[in-house]
Amino acid sequence: MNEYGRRILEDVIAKNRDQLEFIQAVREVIESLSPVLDRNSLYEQNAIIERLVVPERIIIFQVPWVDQAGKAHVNKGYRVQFNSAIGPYKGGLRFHPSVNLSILKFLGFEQIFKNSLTTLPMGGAKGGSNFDPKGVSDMDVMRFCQSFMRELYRHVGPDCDVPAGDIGVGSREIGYLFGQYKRIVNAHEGVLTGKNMNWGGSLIRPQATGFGNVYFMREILKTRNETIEGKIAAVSGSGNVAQYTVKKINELGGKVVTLSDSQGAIYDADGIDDEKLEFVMELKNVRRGRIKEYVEKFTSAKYYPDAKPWMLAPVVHLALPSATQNELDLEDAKALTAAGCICVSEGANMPSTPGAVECFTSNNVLFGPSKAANAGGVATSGLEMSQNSMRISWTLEEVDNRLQQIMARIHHSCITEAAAYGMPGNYVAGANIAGFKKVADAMIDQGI
Ligand code: NDP
Ligand code: 2IT
Repeated sequence: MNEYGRRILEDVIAKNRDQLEFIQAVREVIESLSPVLDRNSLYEQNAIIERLVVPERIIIFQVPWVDQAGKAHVNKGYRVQFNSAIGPYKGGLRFHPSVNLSILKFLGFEQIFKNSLTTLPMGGAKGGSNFDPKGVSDMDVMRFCQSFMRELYRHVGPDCDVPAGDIGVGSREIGYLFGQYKRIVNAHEGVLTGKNMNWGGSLIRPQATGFGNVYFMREILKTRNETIEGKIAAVSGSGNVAQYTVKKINELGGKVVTLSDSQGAIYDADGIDDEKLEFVMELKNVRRGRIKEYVEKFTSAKYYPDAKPWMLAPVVHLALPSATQNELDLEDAKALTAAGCICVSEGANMPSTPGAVECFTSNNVLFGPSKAANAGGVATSGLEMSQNSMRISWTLEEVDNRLQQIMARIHHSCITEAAAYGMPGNYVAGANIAGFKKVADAMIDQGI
């Protein structure tokens, strides 16, 4: 490893000992950048890596709220504003009981490079809360969101920081957050993305992460003259990203046989067709139920409590992890490889452990890392910001065409940079190098 990179990595490890997810994300990026740092001493001279691994600003705040029954609660709120070299801070908000600073720093760090890859002008950020929306009424979610924004409003804005959704934050939460921001600031402006269509949202934003990941996988498969048609796919999660992943795979003639949630996984050998997907969408988005209900409706499918999807199907050609970080480990990767998997493309952020990634690459399984593969979501958020600034709305075809072009361009950047540094076909290195260069060069241009 490059000596400068190694020194900074050791420093990050020493200063963030308990932040395992953050260290995991930083290690991967610094390892990939080794040949870039070897060739260009300007990055060390300008202390670029030291500056990239420390957020420009972290805001941590109390979120007190009172529920319907009059009981008082307090949660922790965060916004990690990581890097603003190429545009306003941009990245999602996650509401989940597991949320802590390590997870938000890893997500914010990844977001810097992901946003750079989209070619749109967006810096990197992430935020959220340890609030658990499961089993909480709509009105209590509203009360929580209002309290969260009561503090966050002073740190965000359309030219400063534009949050969006992530786990536990969908159109319902974005609506409540926006309503509170507008009330306090007295401005109807593009402070959040993922808004509903009739008050400033963009067509295709709800679909964009899942669709974008399948578009990215289509590009990867092309390099081996393969297509999605006729392939069997394992998908994890059953939320926003998973749902639209299934939708697009169905459209392209593939068959998805698994889904999951935090309590278990289902295997449906007949495939989750559009009609079954409609049921999943109603179950998850409206009734906010559990995926195990799928097998009560479709009795030929099987439910596996506490299981992940990776070992359930005897044959899997494609894997698209779409739930959460580190949900696919070495054992899962071995099982997928043995089941005939030829391509993995990550809809979730950092879902594969380093051991799993190593297993895929050493077995010649094509591997699309999250910061490239799931960039379609934030890219379409960038398109929503443009439409808000221009006060116009593009058609569905216009946004979808732009999304497809962006995913193809990201694929091209990964391939080109990986080849230029002697690692052909290594999408992990390609994505990290392409994302890094634009941000690092902007930081040098702007001085210290
Ligand atoms: P949702 O909240 O809509 O869905 C999350 C899904 O993942 C649910 O099925 C949830 O199960 C499951 N899940 C959450 N935590 C865990 C866990 N610890 N173990 C197992 N399953 C879990 O979120 P999204 O679909 O939006 O996000 C999914 C992933 O995609 C995340 O990694 C996110 O960072 C990433 N992503 C999202 C983007 C977006 O635009 N939304 C953009 C780019 C990446 P349950 O229902 O039980 O909670
Ligand atoms: O991880 C991600 O890229 C997101 N959750 C979407 C961020 C955004 O600003 O649309």
